[in-house]
Amino acid sequence: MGNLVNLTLDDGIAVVRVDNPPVNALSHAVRAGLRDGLRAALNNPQTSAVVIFCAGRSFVSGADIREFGQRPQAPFLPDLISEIEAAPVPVIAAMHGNALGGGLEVALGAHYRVAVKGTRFGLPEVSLGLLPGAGGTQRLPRLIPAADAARLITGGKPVDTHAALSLGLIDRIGSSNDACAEGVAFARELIAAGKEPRRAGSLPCNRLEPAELEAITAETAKAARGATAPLACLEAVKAAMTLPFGEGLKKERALFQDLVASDESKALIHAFFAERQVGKLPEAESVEPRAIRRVGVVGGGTMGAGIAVSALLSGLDVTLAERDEAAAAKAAASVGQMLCNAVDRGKLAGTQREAILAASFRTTTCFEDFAPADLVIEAVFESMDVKKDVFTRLDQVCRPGAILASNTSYLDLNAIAAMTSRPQDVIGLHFFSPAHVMRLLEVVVGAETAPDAVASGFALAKRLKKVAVRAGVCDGFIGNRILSHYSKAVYGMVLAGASPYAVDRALTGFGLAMGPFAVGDLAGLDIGWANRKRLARYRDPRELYPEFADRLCELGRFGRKSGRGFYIYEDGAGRARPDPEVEEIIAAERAAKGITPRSIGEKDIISRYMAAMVNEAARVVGDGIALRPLDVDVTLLNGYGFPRWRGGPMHFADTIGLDRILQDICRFHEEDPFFWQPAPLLERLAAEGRTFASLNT
Ligand code: 3H9
Repeated sequence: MGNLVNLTLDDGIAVVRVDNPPVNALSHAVRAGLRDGLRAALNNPQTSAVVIFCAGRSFVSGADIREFGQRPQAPFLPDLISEIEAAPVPVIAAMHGNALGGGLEVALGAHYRVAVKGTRFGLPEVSLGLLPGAGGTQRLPRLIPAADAARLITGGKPVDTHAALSLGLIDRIGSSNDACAEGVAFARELIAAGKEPRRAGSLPCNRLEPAELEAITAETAKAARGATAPLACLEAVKAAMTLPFGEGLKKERALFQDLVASDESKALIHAFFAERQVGKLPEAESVEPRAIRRVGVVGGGTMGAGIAVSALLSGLDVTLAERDEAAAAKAAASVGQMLCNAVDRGKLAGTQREAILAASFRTTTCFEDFAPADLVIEAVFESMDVKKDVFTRLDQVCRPGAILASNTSYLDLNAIAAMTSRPQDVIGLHFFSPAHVMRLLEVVVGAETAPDAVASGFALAKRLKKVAVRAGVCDGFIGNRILSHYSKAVYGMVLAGASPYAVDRALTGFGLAMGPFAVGDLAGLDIGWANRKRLARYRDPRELYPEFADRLCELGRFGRKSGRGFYIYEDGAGRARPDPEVEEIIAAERAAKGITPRSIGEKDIISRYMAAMVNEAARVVGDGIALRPLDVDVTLLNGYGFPRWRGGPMHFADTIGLDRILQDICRFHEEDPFFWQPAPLLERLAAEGRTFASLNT
């Protein structure tokens, strides 16, 4: 049984306990231990029921993802689960924490299921580019309504204990927090009542009505954005409805094998581990983060209010400062409204909203009210003078040891820190809008930022349920610096002949949530315009400078907020319609510059876009702005809508080959030698036949 699984027998009830911290993943040793434990229990004539439960903070959270890609070793999970299901005495899964993926499949193979309050149940395989490959797609729709089963499997979202009970996924919710005791008590009742094993595989499969199937197929295809696993999940669920159980299992297995070997699942598994590795920082390892309970926010615009809401939703105390009473009242109204929306979305109870507004949130016009704050985040207008003024004043009023953070997206954090007598306490916390929704937080580390201030930024991100990425100081840090570069490539393509709408189409086809022109309209074209004006004096005369976006801004077309940008937004639903006048403005610029437009196909658009992104990302890593390539991937995945199933730009570049990216850059260099200069790191890795991943460890 090894040391990860043990077996005890007490009064006819065998208890098989898995103990494989931190998440009780089903590694080879655990599978072997479970099989041996089960066999030993069943070989004992005194055993009249078996309870499977886990030590630690959770039931089994899935197959051991680290084993994917290695040579599979028996016992295989589907066989183990079939053996559990075939047991001649009742088998009870007793769950707490998370019962996910292969873990939930083990429970579905058991004959009865009990869980303590707070347990979450899910089949998240799809988010790793997989499907539940150990019978989950065949057993679940036999136990719960088919539409719910299909949505759980294609969407990958977990459900809570009450939902699981009402769906019929579990038989009961325990009255205590002790999963093992609940399992044993349930087993005793079952034995006393003479209950037999109840095998999901022997039940008829619930069916989807044709209209339900059509609706779920459409939803799934839309949400997939080009990924294949979600539709493969649906295929497996359909097999459950059309094939006998044994045949359905074979079909599920075949689909799983294809997916596990796919680039898509490798990319998604890379994203999963990258998001966990990104928080591992050598500098922060041996320090304790500073305690953060009271937060100050300077500025109550969209960003400041979003930051305040994010902090409030995480149980922090927030004081928000604005210029004057009217602005403070407006900010308080936005915070109140955002919290209302959180209530509507089920994130917060109405009573909690009232309690937060009464006890944990206040506005002020007076910086002195920041005196007790542990952290103050500035989210004012993006101007160095304004920021410098704010930091000078914060330095005067904040207590020693308080962290002073700037939400700047581009500006020099060291220059901001230099306005204070405590640059070691100054840090960048670059949130993305809307700050209470977007997962990314760039933690910008200045030349003098103290390691425990960095650790505090990461601890705060965790508390706010965000993914933090460490960034060094440069114009735009990791994300916006890369964005500025590939935006230039995109504008260049349009000047050369592509229409903005063709570019957006090609890139959404590649899997981006939105095309770059639609994103520009959403963010507001005036933001990029202000930034271009800020940088105009540094612009190299050799740089080709497309002007059409400036023309649109001069005409007051700032995007969605003004009803017109690259697109026209005239109906209430905010649907975007291409604008022929935009094409005319672009054509006029081409004519004035003597450019004969040429056709740029979809593949070429994607190659140029990715080459520019990867090239600048390689510079960002080479310059030490990002610690590792994986930090870039996590940034682009969580803040810039890069398709997760492609793993991030660095992983994507590794997948297609760095030499190919380099060849593309050299080819484009012929057309525009100033813009297309290969990054030294990219050249070096390609010459050495290495990957970006080789720099991740
Ligand atoms: C599957 O089951 C396939 C089957 O259908 C068919 C097979 C034939 N494996 O996230 P955390 C590590 S596919 C290996 O920080 P939390 C993780 O990397 C699987 N390692 O904790 C981290 O390591 P480190 C379906 C895993 O409390 C440590 O555990 N299941 C696995 O915030 C702590 O993780 C899933 O997709 C794993 N399965 O969240 C569930 N899971 O400390 C994936 C975690 O070295 N897991 N690790 O950085 C999760 O969603 C979260 O980890 C969980 C806990 C919610 C469980």
